[in-house]
Amino acid sequence: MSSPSTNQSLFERAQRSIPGGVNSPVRAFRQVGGVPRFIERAEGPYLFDSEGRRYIDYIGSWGPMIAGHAHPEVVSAVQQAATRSLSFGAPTADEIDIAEALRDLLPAVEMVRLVSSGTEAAMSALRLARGFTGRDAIVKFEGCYHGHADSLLVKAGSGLLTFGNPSSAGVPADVAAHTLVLEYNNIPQIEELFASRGSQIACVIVEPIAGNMNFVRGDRAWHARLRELCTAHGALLVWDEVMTGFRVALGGAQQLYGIRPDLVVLGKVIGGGMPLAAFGGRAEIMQCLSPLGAVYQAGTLSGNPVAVAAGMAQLRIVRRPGFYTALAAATAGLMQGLEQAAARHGVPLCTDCEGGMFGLYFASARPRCYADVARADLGAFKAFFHAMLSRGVYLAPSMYEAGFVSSSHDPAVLQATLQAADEAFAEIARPSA
Ligand code: HOZ
Repeated sequence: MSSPSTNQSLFERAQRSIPGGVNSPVRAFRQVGGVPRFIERAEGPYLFDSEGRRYIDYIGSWGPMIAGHAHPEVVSAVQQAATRSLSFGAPTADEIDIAEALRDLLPAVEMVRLVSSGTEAAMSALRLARGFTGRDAIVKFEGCYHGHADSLLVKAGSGLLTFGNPSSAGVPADVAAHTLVLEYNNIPQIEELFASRGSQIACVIVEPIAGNMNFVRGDRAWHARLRELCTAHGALLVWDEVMTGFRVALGGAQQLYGIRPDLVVLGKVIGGGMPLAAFGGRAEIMQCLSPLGAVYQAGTLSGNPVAVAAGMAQLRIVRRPGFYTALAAATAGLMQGLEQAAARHGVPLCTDCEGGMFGLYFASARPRCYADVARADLGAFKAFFHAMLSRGVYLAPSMYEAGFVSSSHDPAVLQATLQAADEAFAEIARPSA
């Protein structure tokens, strides 16, 4: 009889057939060390690993699981859709429903196209911006991550920061040369760039609240200036709301800031945990896409019926009255409790959050850009991460990732998290013998 699989044995086996044992780098636990948990199933706020251990989940599949895992309405929608076939490669009425829902809910979206991943959506939005403006240069911000298309893997966040190498090998210098990288929240820098090269810039792409260098809020004044400069110079403003869309508010960050980008990139929550993403925006720009216009973009699985069914079911849940008020209150209460627990044990910690998305910084002030995040105490983060994991709380295994709360994190779950945190802070504050 074969022995039961442990996380360790699965990790060893995985590394023989999958690079690093994982299908996405941050999952490998390299920044924090130790053995990744191999997940067998999840329900509500809980993950269960291959050894049968239960964890309170604050990753939520990196954002999508806003209603908790295996929500019965989402699961049932998927089951029903699956009986009608897994893919058609042809248009469906359900695609129109979700396109109309996205248009109704997001001020900047007049037309939208569905794709399968955030990377694909961001890459397509860039091509569209370049095709629409006839310009090549793009502007992004250090620490923002927009998926792994070549043009966007320059001083990017998420896994690239986690492994201390913010640009990827394999990106031709000629391609990277068109990507201009500036500091997040720095108004003089963007003003200077537009003054010198404004007529060459196709678009400025930005995470309105960055979630791939921990959680860093874009200043209102900076966002307003980006909008003004793009308009004045004929460049497009592209907001990457893959994380913030339907996460920080029903209308995303564009609702919170009251700013209308020209294009929006979406993913995560809109798929309910299935591979569904989208990009949308002003009709005049979207109509440049093939078959109407000259910008080509396509996909066999785009608008996949099972993914669309999951996404629609989850959107129905988040549209219910009070959903975001309760989610934001739960998240804010958790952050307050964590700061209080850290203070009780003399551990420098500050937090920030919006809707169901949060950041934890082992630092004395909230970060405003990548350099601030990088100055946080990595040793304290690692110690806290493991102290929480050993108490059954699963945080992102990198201090460059945001955290996520779902509507299934009820008061008892939040209280259990704070109890674990109290013990964890006591453990990491204890002077070593
Ligand atoms: N880069 C993703 C989060 N920022 C991680 C995705 C994953 O590992 O699933």
